[in-house]
Amino acid sequence: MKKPLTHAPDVTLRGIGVHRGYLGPDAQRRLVAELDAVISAAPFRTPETRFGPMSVRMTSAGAYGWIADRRGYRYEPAQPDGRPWPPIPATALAAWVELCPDARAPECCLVNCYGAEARMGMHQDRDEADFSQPVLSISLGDDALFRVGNETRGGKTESLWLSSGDVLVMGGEARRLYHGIDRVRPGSSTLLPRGGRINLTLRVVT
Ligand code: MD6
Ligand code: FE
Repeated sequence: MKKPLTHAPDVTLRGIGVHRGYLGPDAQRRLVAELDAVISAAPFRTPETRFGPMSVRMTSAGAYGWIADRRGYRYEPAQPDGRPWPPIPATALAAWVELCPDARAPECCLVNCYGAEARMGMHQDRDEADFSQPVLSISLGDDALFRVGNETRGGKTESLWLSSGDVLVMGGEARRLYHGIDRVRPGSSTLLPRGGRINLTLRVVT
């Protein structure tokens, strides 16, 4: 007998699995508490790129953290001040194990913090060595308009609003799609004490 697909996505958008409300209110609050520990050990920083500062603030957890500076983008085994990255939050790891059962263990949890004016330009996640491994993304706090394009820059795009507790899996054919966040809807969630939106992306780096 065929195994029931207990964790089939609610929607797929160009191959991206969308799990609406995968984290319920209690799990979201637990993850926010776990993130407090991450942020104490590895404070948010504003990445500086060749093109100027990014509008999101970032930090990481796991064996590697993703760094953006004037030299470019890369994964680093320590923070810029030399401290190690804190452990990946248990609630995020549990989502990975359940939704990406065939994948290797995640080596980085990138944490992006969006204020009212923050956005994320269209990009590919391509600093990882093994594109056969998925990226899993968790949304917390305010709603955000997620845009997905194609494997090359440009062309037609489709958008979808992401809410707190939603989880995306970008794997297989969808792994190299361009994507970004056009805007957040300030005040649409009361989950985060300071408002705004936090996105976690779990990745295999090596
Ligand atoms: C965000 N997400 O939701 C940005 N990347 O704030 C991403 O850049 C992303 O959602 C890879 C896979 C899934 C994602
Ligand atoms: Fe991305």
